[in-house]
Amino acid sequence: MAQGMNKDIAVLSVVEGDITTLDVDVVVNAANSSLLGGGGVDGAIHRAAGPELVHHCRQLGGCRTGEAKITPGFGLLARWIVHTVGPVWKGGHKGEAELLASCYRGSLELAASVGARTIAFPAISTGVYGYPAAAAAEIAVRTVAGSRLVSSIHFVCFDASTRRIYKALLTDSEPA
Ligand code: AR6
Repeated sequence: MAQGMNKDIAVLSVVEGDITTLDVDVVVNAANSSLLGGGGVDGAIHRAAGPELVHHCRQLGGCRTGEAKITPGFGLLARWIVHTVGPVWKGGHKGEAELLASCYRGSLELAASVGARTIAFPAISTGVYGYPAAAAAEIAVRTVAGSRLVSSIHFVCFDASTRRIYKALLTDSEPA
């Protein structure tokens, strides 16, 4: 078995709330390509992690859309932060779906590379970047379902409508 692989398929769950408060090994940040902070979940993570985070991020040289980089969690309960840059929604014909899937895949791989077992994802690209929430959630669930790279994957929803979308998808994907 490859290093970082668990025997069991990861359990998927939905959480409504603020991702910065979660006690998980890895919190995923929906960053921009500068990795130097911004609004939305990115702003919340930088505020909660503290100024050491941006100091550390300055050394990373940014990040391309669809890719991910890892830092310590600093002031977060989480030990690590994976910063990934989702695509800006441009109507759906500019490779957005593949880039979004790549964010989820790359984040899980980075988490596994540091031995993390639990990871929390926000709804990447669905805020400022304008990706339709239902289509984005479908990609998120489809991309990570069946993974053995970690043991537990939380989808953190900031509002009830996003939570309902994920709940419906996870109920559908449960084995009969
Ligand atoms: N916890 C969990 N989810 C949150 C939180 C939070 N504390 N705050 C917001 N969300 P967005 P994007 C949800 O805009 O679309 C930044 O400026 C939010 O409701 O944070 O990928 C970056 O620097 C939405 O469902 O990220 C980039 O410039 C989801 O997180 C740009 O925004 C994503 O919304 C990235 O845009």
